[in-house]
Amino acid sequence: MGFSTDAVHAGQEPEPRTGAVIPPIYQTSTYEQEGLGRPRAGYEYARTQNPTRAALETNLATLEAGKHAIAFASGLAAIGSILQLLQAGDHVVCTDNVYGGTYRLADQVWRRFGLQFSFVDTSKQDAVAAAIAERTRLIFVETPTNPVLTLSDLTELSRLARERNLLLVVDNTFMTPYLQRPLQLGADIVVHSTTKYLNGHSDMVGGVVVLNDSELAERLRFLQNAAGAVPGPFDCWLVLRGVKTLALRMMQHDRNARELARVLAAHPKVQKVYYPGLASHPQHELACRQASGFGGMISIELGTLENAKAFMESLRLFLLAESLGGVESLVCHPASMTHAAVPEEERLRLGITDSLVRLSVGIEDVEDLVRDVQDALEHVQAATTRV
Ligand code: P1T
Repeated sequence: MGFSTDAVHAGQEPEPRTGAVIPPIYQTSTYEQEGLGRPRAGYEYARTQNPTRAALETNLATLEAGKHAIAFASGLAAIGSILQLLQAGDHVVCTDNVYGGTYRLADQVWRRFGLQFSFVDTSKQDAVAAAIAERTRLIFVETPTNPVLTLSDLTELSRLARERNLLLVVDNTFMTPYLQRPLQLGADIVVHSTTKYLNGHSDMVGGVVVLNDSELAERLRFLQNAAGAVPGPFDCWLVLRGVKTLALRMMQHDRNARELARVLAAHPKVQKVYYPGLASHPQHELACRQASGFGGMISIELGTLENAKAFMESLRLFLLAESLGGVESLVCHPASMTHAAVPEEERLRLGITDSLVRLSVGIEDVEDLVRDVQDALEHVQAATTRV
């Protein structure tokens, strides 16, 4: 089936009792047992099984071209569950410019339980190879990264991971399976914050892990139940509803962002534009090869904190808020918001300056978005030097 057919139908047969076309929200914590040890339909307790959640899992597994999907209460709960597959003493090679919350989870939570992390530029195969140690079990990659949109070559990394007997985990939140399918490029595990594009309407928080390996899936399913970071049925239902229009939304996010990036790149007050869709992006060729579009995220360098502040506070359509991937456009200041947990020196090394601004380009009319950005740039001081 085609992508949109799967998005609309996978996991969503009409409900057998009434024929309801839309999967019901099974808002229950438990299920009646006909006798001791004889649950009526295989369901016992809602942390363990929920039909709305199962429908979402089937749908997202299909879209990511994986056999199994396991849903979690947030993107970070999904990432944390993957890390729970490891043992104390194990080592992870992780993209240096991951989402700040992922960095914090590794650095401030899992390090305390004996996991070790090397944060490296995974766009450089040599750097990844050099970071692999005896206890390395897993390579965790975000591509494109949040917020400076650096790409890692998933085909090359999956070859390296296979050679060294490591798991390659890819956070595909920015691209979505509509634009990029890491499992088909050789990755072992895909993870998403469903809070973002998959749901697409900024009205819930969730996560999902998708993979092909049935034994690993079984272990993650065990962790889903044993550790209990499960999503509620209404949140699962919201993602199921949102995902039906994923292709339409991604096309519009992508189209709008391409146009906005072009305008920003030509604007004298913008010192640097980070967007893989621009021919000037150092990995534009890889972006064309690895994904079928560039997505809706753009970051810009405005030279000074005052400029960044003036720009963000002058925007009218772009709302100043954390998060991304909703139909509405958002703007954020990574240094003080999404990446505040990353030490300053590391942030600056990655390009997350106090004057970096991140745009999540929504699906509004692009003329309105361009005008909003152009008007807000009127409040920015002209640059004296280009970065
Ligand atoms: O917020 P949560 O659903 O737990 O997802 C965490 C997460 C994981 N991976 C990526 C690439 C992310 O961007 C995020 C969350 N990011 C934001 C909230 C943000 O504004 O960047």
